[in-house]
Amino acid sequence: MDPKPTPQEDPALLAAFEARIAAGESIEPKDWMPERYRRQLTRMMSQHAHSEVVGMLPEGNWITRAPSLRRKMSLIAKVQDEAGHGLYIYCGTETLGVDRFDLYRQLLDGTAKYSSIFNYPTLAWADMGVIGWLVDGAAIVNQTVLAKTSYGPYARAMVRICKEENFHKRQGYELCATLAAGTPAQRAMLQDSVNRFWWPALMMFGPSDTDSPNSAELLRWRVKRKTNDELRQRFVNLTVPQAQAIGVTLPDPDLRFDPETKNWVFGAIDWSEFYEVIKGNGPCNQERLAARNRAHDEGRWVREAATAHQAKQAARSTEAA
Ligand code: BYC
Repeated sequence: MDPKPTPQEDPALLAAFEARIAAGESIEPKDWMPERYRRQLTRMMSQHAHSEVVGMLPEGNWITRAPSLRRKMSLIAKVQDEAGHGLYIYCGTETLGVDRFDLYRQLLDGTAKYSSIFNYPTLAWADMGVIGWLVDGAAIVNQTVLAKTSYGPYARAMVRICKEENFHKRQGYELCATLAAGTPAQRAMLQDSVNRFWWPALMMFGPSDTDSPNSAELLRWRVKRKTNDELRQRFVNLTVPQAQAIGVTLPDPDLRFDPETKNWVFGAIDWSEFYEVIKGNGPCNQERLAARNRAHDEGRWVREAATAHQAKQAARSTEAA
């Protein structure tokens, strides 16, 4: 993402920084940090913020079609929460010395990444339950660990976000449990949705450890505390019993419990699909980017009004001084 070469760091400063990390200290915005650490965090946090914002689209798609007032209210609240998460994390990136509008421009022109999962369509109402259960469920597994990340502002944002994500997951699972106990058509709609979202949810954790170029450095600096595969396995172990409890099947003929490791062993992930999606060739990449660009264009008058208001206030306070 950042084409500039990384500068040579002062070895004494670098050693002191790494000692602080090893001692479990939190790195704060005004502390010295290697440029590479700053860039890695900017990359990860901006991708995360973009994911929250783009993540509003698949669910926003169903607000007008929610089947009851209660469901509509909780869906609206969830989508608003995602916008809030995006804003906390964009604020967090600014503590690293970047301008959020530069990051946002990268999202709009298609050069920034955001989570692969949001490039899949939401075809049925059951998808609202399954996204809450599986997608927010996967996000919680990843983000609970990120709440202990070495960069203070990101860790603190994660604590708050995880509380809200937990609520999202519960409302999603409750929706799934309701459909699972419903009519044959409702059960079939739920099963179809799980079949479509299961594998993309597993891909949210990123490539396998052997193919993850950023992991070694991020683990060394304790930005990541667990590997992609460790988190993916934890998610599967937590989710299989939840699926069993509501009588839903997971679309993996190789899924089996290994009594020795106490893990649910799962089948091979189609990594070619993952790489196609993150290259921009998923089912909804173009639609998502077009929707964000449209929203940005339609919001121009709001930005202009806010800027004019700010200028007026500044002129008033200069007059008063
Ligand atoms: N999708 O070296 P790796 C949410 C990229 S929002 C797209 O393993 P890393 C929610 C990766 O960026 C959930 N790209 O990377 C919102 C890298 O490319 P670059 C978002 C992916 O950083 C609304 C390349 O593949 N959560 O929960 O060590 C409603 C190689 O990967 C993906 C976060 O963003 C992917 N799935 O590990 C509901 C959490 N996976 O940048 C829910 C913060 C990998 O080198 N991020 N790539 O060009 C992370 O924890 C880590 O960045 C990742 C990837 C585990 C995602």
